[in-house]
Amino acid sequence: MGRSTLELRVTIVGVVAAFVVAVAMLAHVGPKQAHAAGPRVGPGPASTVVEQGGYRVRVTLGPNRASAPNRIEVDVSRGGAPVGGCAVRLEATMLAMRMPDRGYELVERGGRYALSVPPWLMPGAWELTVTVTPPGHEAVRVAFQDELQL
Ligand SMILES: [Cu+2]
Repeated sequence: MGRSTLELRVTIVGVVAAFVVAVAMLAHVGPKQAHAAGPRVGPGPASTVVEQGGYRVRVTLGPNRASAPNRIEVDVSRGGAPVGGCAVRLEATMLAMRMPDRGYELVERGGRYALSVPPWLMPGAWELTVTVTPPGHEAVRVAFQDELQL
């Protein structure tokens, strides 16, 4: 066997070994566990209402796509009257893979809380959790199990 053939074989063995290691590492990156219940939505616009502790929270998502900026709107009311001064936070977690979660604070305008978020770009299973904390009251959480497509 010539020298170049031996070198080629050593190179092939090295490439195969690297491939096996890479596959083994990928196998360890399993899906994350969902940690909150919520309606299954998407792809496409979605809306849900949660009533808790006297508060009524409506969350609307649109266009709810992976490739576009998404807009989230949250209306908080109590006894039919809008509630201002809440802290409203969105957490976006991709369930299909391990990657950093994204968190956002919604901006209030006239009793409505809203934000447009940059495209998340990754299609698949996401969990979106909105946490509404009215001043001096317990937080209300609203979750979606969201299937995003490009
Ligand atoms: Cu991802």
